[in-house]
Amino acid sequence: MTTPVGRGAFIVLEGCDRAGKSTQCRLLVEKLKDSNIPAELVVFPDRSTPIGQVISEYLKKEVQLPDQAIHLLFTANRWERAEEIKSKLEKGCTLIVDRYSYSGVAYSSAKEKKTSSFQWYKNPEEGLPKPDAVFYLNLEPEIIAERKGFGGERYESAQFQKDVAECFKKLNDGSWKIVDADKLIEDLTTELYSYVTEIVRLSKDKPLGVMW
Ligand code: NYM
Ligand code: MG
Repeated sequence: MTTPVGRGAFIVLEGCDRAGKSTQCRLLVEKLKDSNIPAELVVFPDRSTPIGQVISEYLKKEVQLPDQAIHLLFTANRWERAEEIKSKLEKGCTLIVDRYSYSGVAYSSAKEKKTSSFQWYKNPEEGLPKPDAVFYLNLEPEIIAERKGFGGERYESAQFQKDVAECFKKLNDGSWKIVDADKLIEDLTTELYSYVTEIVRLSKDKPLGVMW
C-alpha cells in the first residue's frame, strides 16, 4: 500500500576520494529537511557494523585480505543495510547515499593485480535496491591529490584514483548525472539540490528498482 505522499527517493553520490561527496551528502540532507522533505544520510562503507569494522581495519592497513574477500565484505556491508533502506524509502524518507555498489566495483576492479573480472565484481550486488539517481562528482585526479587529508588510507594515491576514475567511467550506463565538483561548496550544493528535488518528485510513484 502506498502512502499518500509516495515513497522516498534513493539518491547516490559517487566519485573518487576527496571529491566532496560526504560534505555534499550532509548538506543535501540538511536542505531537504529544512524544506520539510523527510531525508536521511546513509554512508558506505558503514564502519559501525561488525563487517564495517573489518573494512575499516583493512582501509587503515591494519589487516590484509585477499582482493576477493574485501570486495565481498564491502558488498555484504550493503546487504546489511538493504532491508532498512527499502523500509525507509517505503515510509517516504528520501535517502542520500554516500557511495554504493559503483564504488564497490570501481575500486576493486581498479587494482593493479586485478584478480577477477568486472562482471565478477558486479555479481554479488545483484538484488540490492537500485538508486533512482546517481550523481558522479567529477574532479581531476591532480586536484584530488592536492586536497587536504588525502593519502592516509589504502587506495589514496594519485595513480590509483586515476584508475578508479577510469573504472567509474566504464560503469556509467549513461544514466548518471556527471557534475563538475571543482567549485565552491555552496554552489555545488545548490546545483545538486535542484536535481535532487526533481528526483524526489519523479520517484514518488515509481516502483523501486533492483540492481544491477
Ligand atoms: N570503497 C568504498 C571500496 O573500495 N568499495 C566499496 O564498496 C565502498 C563503498 O572505501 N577509498 C572504498 C573507497 C574509499 C574507501 O570510503 C572508504 P570513504 O568514502 O572514503 O570513507
Ligand atoms: Mg576516502
